[in-house]
Amino acid sequence: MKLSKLVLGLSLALGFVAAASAQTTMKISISTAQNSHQGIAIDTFAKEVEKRTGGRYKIQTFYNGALGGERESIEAVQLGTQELAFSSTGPVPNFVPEAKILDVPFLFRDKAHARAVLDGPIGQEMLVKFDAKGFKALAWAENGFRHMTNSKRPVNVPEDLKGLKMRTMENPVHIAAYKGFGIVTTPMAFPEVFTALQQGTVDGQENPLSVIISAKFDQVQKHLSLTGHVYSPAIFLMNKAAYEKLSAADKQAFIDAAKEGTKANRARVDEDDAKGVADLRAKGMTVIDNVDKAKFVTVLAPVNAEFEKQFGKANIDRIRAVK
Ligand code: EAX
Repeated sequence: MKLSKLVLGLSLALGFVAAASAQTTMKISISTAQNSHQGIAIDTFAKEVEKRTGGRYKIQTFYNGALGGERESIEAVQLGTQELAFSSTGPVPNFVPEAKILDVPFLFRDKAHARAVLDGPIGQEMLVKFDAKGFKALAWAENGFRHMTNSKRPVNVPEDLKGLKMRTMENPVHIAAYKGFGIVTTPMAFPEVFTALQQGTVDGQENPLSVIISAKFDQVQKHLSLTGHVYSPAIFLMNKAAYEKLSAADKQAFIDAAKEGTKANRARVDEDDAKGVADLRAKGMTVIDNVDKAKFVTVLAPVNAEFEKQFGKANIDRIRAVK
């Protein structure tokens, strides 16, 4: 009797020790600062994963491209040297070409439209496309509507963009479109951009207000034009094999945690969009907040016709039709 109690007690204790030590640590990274719309996304994700798995999974967070730029981090996730990454879709088409369509300029009317598309059937179908490439795409999130900055001149009309040397993301759709504006495109990983702007290697760049503010581009750029020329989605990516190792309940926990991350991320983008212009003006930027968007759309018509051919007009129309 006593002995069996002892054995039971011992095995319970051992079981407890085993459970307590069975903590798996995973890494997630972003290219922007912790104090940003992306920082809040991964901080929330990390907290929610720990909470929802009873602390069995711990997520280590890395900011400012500490583990590399977005392309490198996506590569690392594909290889499995890093379990998770949160990235804009900038470099994503190099891994999952189907995602290109989301980077088409002037495709989304506003954030509500973009979010409805990503959260609806089109976005959810797209998430599944990542499976075949070694990823589990946990959830869409947001980088935001991109705007132009430069150190040379105010951009009021598309002609003002002609000949400006601008850093672009390593994204084939963006590069084709910006060439259509007459921009001299220089693709570059995000961690190099501040220095490139500072040293004048490029005249300008384009990014959402959330990124311009958190990266302090106001220190190296004078002019901002609210062109909103393209919406930039973001995504929570996980290594497929690491995801498949999770129990069914833990898989759901990771997906739900990513969704919580997205909520916090979108709320922060809204906040940055609401106060960003005043903030950047106060920091000395000249901001043109009333560009005639129709003119920019018109200049890009030939490029957009090319995109319609490439991605299928019906597919583009399907996105445009979402209410
Ligand atoms: O994801 O590379 C870029 O311009 C991105 O917008 C930035 O890294 C945030």
